[in-house]
Amino acid sequence: MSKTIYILNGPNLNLLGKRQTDIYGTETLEDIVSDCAKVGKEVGLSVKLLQSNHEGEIVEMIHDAREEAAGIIINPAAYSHTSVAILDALNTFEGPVLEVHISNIHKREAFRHHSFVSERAEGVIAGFGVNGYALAMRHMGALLS
Ligand code: CA2
Repeated sequence: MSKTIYILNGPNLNLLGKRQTDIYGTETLEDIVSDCAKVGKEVGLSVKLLQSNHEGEIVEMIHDAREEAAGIIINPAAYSHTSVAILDALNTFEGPVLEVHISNIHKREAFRHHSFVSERAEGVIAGFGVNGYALAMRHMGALLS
């Protein structure tokens, strides 16, 4: 059976493709699942994409990943810049963690330049649009091979 990668998404990312398309593009979370599943097929990984607008729910998704996932790709959205709870949860996960941001957070407001999650992530992708998720999947394949 193929290993599962959890692709976790934080607040407001359920609106992807529907609002602020100038910043975040026109692709939706459904498009991201199919892009990542396609790469997953090539590298022998399956994907489970989850999204929540609630910090505690994301912490619980990470706890579930401890039992079910070989790796985590996470876009914590605004919680990147505020959440020690998500960082602490990721520190309990034993596999690789890759952080994705659709926009280039370093080109935006100063408060977006720091991410608590980056301290735990093996790698960070920012500014590649939603392609960043598929790129992270490919790298996850390399890390777990
Ligand atoms: O660039 C990213 O992926 C971010 O993680 C997105 C977050 C933002 O707070 C981070 O600084 C950078 C915001 C996600 C909001 O997503 C929306 C998507 C469509 C419409 C409205 C919001």
